[in-house]
Amino acid sequence: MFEKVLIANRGEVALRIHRACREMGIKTVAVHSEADANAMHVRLADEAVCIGPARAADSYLNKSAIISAATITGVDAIHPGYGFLSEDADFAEMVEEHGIAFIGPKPEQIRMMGDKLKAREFAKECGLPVVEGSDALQSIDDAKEKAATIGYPIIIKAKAGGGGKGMKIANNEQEIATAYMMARAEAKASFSSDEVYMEKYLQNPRHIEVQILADSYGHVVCLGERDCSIQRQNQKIIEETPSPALNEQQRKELCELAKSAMEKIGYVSAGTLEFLFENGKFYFLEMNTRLQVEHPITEAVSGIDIVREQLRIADGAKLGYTQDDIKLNGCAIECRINAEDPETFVPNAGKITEWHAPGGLGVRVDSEIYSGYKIPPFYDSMIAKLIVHGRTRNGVLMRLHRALEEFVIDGVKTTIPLHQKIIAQPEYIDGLYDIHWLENNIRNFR
Ligand code: MV4
Repeated sequence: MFEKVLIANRGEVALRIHRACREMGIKTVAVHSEADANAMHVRLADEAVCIGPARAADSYLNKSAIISAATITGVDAIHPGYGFLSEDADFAEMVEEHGIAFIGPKPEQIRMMGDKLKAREFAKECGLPVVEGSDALQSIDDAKEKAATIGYPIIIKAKAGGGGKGMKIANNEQEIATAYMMARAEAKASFSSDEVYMEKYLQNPRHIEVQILADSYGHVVCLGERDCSIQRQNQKIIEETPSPALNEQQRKELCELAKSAMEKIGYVSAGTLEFLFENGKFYFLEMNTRLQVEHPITEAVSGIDIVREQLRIADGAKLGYTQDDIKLNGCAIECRINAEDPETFVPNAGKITEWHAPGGLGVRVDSEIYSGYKIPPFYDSMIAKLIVHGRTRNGVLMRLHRALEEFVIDGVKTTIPLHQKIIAQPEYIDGLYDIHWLENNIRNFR
């Protein structure tokens, strides 16, 4: 097994990876910006290296600084976490060229899934259902012609996109020119490529994603799905597994589709296939080739430590079980707790004066926060994840209610009051929500 791993990230995920390493007897190297010298992941790691100024572009995204830190400290592997360099194929390649293992899929797999059009092509070849759509668009007239064939409404997306940036909807031919030009401009600004394509726009889908694990010997297992439809401006707020919208047969169909697609490309490591689900049908959207923020709800119901498995797989180990051995138990829900005003969502960095995390049966809190910690203003505002597990969805909702009530965070505003409101809504309690439900109803919450 690896003796020493460098964690190329910050925040709760850096701590999450550190914990998996320690439990496996692996030494850890933290990297941090000048703003993060007092962070918990830096304190707990065996060694720490400052890799640059606060701005992420100068530190957590600084590939050569991270590779230098890895070389100097003599690590065997680098775990990229999520965000930052986790889906940068060039970085993964660079790591391997230095004789260091990249804890994640092969660079060419990251590269293919980063190209949303190629990912669609691959999906079609593997028999995954996709929304009706087009190739790269050549002009406004080309876009009009293709939209006429597909039928309105349509959505224009960036080829290098993801995460909702650069997406524009057109409801009729008159709206095409603006949607096409704006999508191209946003794509150019965000991804430095202005290539765009078109899909039929699904109006009220749910966002359901599938967690898979694959080793280097062609073994793939599916660890069930997560429903991530509770979101706002493309930021997930609450995720749950299993999806209240699926029956056993649909779940099995989705799992088998995802599993066979991953077998076909010889995928390696943990990965997530994203689907839209509408009127009983699934449509493949894109694949994330990294560990995801919401992985703990899958860990709760599967009993599998996903980060531990990523480390084992990167070290050339085989999955020690088959699909038949996977039993998904009960239900789990995650609330993302952000240091933000719960009404306006304006980030609220500052000093945590009081911190008491909830506990008890079925309650997990993943966070880097400690009492007296000063949240730097330079990064994502998520400061904790509350993950609650239980046998039934109703039981989990009761448990979540009491866990949110127990949470004490003073010094900064947090989104805890928002979570309390969401889980009290009848539609949420009944599992009746789609990707637009939160944004359409939030103003009526009390
Ligand atoms: C769509 C869609 C409707 N129809 N594609 C948003 C993020 C990116 N991964 C894809 N997204 C969407 N693609 C078609 N053909 C609606 C969305 C979408 C969305 C998807 C998942 C979760 C939240 C979302 C919020 C707005 C739009």
